[in-house]
Amino acid sequence: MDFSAKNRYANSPRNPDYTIDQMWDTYSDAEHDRWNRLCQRQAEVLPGRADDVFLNGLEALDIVGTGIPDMEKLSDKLEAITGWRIVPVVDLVPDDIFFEHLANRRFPAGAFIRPEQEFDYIQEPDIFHDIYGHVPMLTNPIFAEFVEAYGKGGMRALELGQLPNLARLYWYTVEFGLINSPDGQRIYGAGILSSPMESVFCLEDTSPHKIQLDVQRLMSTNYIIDDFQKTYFVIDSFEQLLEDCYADFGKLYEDTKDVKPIEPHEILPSDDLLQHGSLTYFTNRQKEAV
Ligand code: HBI
Ligand code: FE
Repeated sequence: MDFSAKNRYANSPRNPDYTIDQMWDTYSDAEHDRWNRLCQRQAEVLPGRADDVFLNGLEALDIVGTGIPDMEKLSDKLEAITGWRIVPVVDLVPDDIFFEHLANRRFPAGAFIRPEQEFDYIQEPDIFHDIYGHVPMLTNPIFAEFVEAYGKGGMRALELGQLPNLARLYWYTVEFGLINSPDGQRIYGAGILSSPMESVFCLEDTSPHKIQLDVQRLMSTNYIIDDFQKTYFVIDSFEQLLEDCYADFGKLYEDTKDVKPIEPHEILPSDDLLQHGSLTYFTNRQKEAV
C-alpha cells in the first residue's frame, strides 16, 4: 500500500459491493491529528448554525477529537440508534451500488483522509466529509428514513432513466440543505457542515438565494459542484421532507423530463423566496477570473 498517495486505498482489494477493509490500525498519528483539527475548526463555527439534530448526533456518536473513527465500532453505536451502518469505500462508487447501500441502511464512506495540502478544501468525499458531515444526521429516525427512501428512489430512477433529477434532490437536501428553526435558519447538509467557509456563507452572506423547498422546482435546478451554492433550498421539518419524497416521483419525472433546467442563479415568479440573493460573491468571482 502506498501511504504517500493521496488516496492510499486506491489499489485496495474491493468487494463486489465496492466495500474495502478500512485497516483502521494503519492510520498515522498525523492523520488522527488532522481529523481532530478538522473537528476543532468546525466546532468554532457550527454552534448556533448547525441544526440540533446534527449537534446532538455528534455528541451521541462521540467522534469529535477522538481521532479517525473505526467504522465498525462507530457502526455498532449508530446501528443501536437507527439501524444504519457505515461501510468503508475507496471514493465515489457507481450510482447503482451507492443506492443499493442506502436502500439497505448502509452509508458508504470514503476511508482516506484529505492530505494536509488540501486541509481547507477537497472535492472528493473523504472520511471527514462522509463521517463528520453525514453520519450524525443519520441518528435522527426521520432523516434516516429519508435517506433510505432516497436509496430506494434511486434504484427506481435508474430504471426510469431519471437519475439527474434525483441527484439534484440529494444535492440540495442531504448535501446542501437548510432548515427553518424557531431561532432562524440552520444547516443540515453535509457539504456545508464539513466546510468552515460555506457554514458561514450560507447563513450570513447576502449573495445566495434562499428558496422554500418545492420538490418539482428543485428537481429542475442545476447545481454547482466546485464553489458555494447560488441557491439553497430551505425546509420546515424533516417530516415534511420525508413526506414530500414519499410521493410517487413517476409523474414528477414525466412533468420535468423535457423542461429546460433552471440555472442555479435563476429565480422564478412562482418561487417562495426567503432571500433574494445579491449574487455579489459570484459576480466578484467572475471579475477575478477575467
Ligand atoms: N459514492 N461514495 C459515494 N458517495 C456519494 O455521495 C455518491 C457516490 N456515488 C454516486 C453518488 N453519490 C451520486 O451520484 C448519487 O447521489 C446520485
Ligand atoms: Fe456527501
